[in-house]
Amino acid sequence: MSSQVIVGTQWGDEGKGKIVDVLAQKADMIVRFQGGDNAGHTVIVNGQKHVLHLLPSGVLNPKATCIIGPGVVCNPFVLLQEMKTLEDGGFPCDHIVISDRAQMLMPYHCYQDELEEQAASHKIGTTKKGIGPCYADKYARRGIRYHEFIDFDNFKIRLKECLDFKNKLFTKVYDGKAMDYDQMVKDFEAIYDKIVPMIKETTHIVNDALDQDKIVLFEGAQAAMLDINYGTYPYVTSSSPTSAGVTVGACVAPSKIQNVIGVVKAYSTRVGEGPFVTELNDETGQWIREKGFEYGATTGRPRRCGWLDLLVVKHAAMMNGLTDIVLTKIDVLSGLEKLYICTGYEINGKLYNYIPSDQADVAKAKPVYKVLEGWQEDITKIDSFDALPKACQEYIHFIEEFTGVRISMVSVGPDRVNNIYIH
Ligand code: 2SA
Ligand code: GDP
Ligand code: MG
Repeated sequence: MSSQVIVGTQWGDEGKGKIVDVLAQKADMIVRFQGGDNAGHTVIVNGQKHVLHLLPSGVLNPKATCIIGPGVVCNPFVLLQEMKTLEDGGFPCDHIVISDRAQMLMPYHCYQDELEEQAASHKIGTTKKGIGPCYADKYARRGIRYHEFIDFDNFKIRLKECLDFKNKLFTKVYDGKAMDYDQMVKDFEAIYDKIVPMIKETTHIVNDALDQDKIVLFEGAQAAMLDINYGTYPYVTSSSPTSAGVTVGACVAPSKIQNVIGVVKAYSTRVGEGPFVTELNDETGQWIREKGFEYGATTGRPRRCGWLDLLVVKHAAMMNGLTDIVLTKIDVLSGLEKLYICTGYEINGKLYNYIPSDQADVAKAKPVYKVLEGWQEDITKIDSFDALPKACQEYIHFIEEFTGVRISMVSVGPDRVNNIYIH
């Protein structure tokens, strides 16, 4: 049995897509277990860029089965569009499976997300992809699952009852417009033949693969600080992007999870609202944004940038049970004179070595920094730890010591080949 979970440890966009693509070259199966097309996972191969939203980032390995798991909220229109883009580029997509238990993210979820963000006094800064409304319907037990799509007559009845309910919400609560049922039926009819053959019972497919010692990767989207329970609530997404999320979102028992790889970006970024203790609202923040190309892979929004916050990473290490860290984008830091790493929060005169649950407290936190020397060299072509500048080695060692988790790989550029393997 070889199961590897890959998760984000900060606020997303750590480079999970790149790491999954690298590991997927040797994998038999890649499984998404939460989230939806709010994810933006960038994979660069031979200079060609692919941004994946719903498809697992291992999709470029045509030999690996790619599963959109039960815990995913899957917009079928976005999925087909994404597959078409890949197929037009010469990448086959006949190895994709949708769990029959996955929630079908409907056009009305996207509209609801938009209306709710517009109306909210405290905006979350969602991607407006309908993620929150779809999960809310799931837990209210009125969501439509993919197995319900197979019998189209039955699906039309379900669609009618759901849309009637939503249209009341849109017109009576939000002052929005009603959506047209007949048009929606036509839109779904048009994708039926493409979607239905991909729908399968996946819990056995995944567990059989594990029992047969196949290499199975579980690809997290978003990250620990966006976790619905343990992230910076309410400024979070609506799923569990953690190793615990794998058990519920892919039907894998905790005892079957072996390696949990946390992807850590060498600095912090965040998109959307919410406190961000190490945020740099200055020239350095702008410099990091431009050098690291920190713009939303789904929405194009500029990402907020700041120093590395190791309280955040330590929190992620604990909640995920990280066995390894893959450190990414350290090449972006080349050229800075001093580097700051947050090792604690000071709130109302009290020192915290963990993250308080109330975001009102986090908003008041002052970062306690360890200051390290920077390095000036371009490190993107370096392929061994010993060849890295000493200051860079010290930065890496500091992270390893503070978190207590070994760093097994360092990514020094966006391409599949820009990696340093350590252990
Ligand atoms: P949602 O849409 O309900 O999940 O939004 C809730 C919060 O979760 C954040 N979120 C993300 N943060 C970072 N990256 C994400 N994916 C895209 C990317 C984002 C983009 O790869 O760049 O393109 O803007 C992602 N998805 C959700 C979101 O910002 C809210 O704070
Ligand atoms: P994900 O959501 O965690 O998959 O990350 P994104 O794809 O949204 O954002 C990460 C960005 O950083 C993408 O543009 C990647 O191509 C890029 N990237 C990944 N690893 C590295 C790295 O080590 N160095 C640099 N410079 N860019 C990287
Ligand atoms: Mg992303």
